[in-house]
Amino acid sequence: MKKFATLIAAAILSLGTLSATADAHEQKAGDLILHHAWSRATPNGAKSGAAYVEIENTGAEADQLVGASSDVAAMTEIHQMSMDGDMMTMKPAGTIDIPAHGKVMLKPHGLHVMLMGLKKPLNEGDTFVVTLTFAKAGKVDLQVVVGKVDDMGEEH
Ligand SMILES: [Cu+2]
Repeated sequence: MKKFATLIAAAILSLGTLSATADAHEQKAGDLILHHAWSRATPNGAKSGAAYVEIENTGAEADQLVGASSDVAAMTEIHQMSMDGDMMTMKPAGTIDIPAHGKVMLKPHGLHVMLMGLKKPLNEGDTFVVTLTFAKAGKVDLQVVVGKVDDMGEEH
């Protein structure tokens, strides 16, 4: 019983941490550590958004990010943004390798979780869940924190 109460207290504490200092937040899944999952507030009427996270593999074996899903959007995909001449384009990124003892960044102008057909606007300070699926580590429910419309993530 005492143990249970301690667990609850720890859960409440970690919730408090999530809302107060999102930057320090990280989630573990097997050998993976997911740092600072974040998104940007969507301007009025925007039907799509994106989510970003840093994926660290502390293990000796490579893993792969194979998919993403979220209840906030009609369709969720991992995209890669790139320059095509002087046009910014993006397309589905396919399977993303997470090297052993390596890191993969999902960030503005690069890889991102694309949220298409948002069911409601993303407002600064909100949190929502994006589920990432890895070949080895399995499914991870990321708690994504919504930042400002023009947040580039660089101060984090
Ligand atoms: Cu995209």
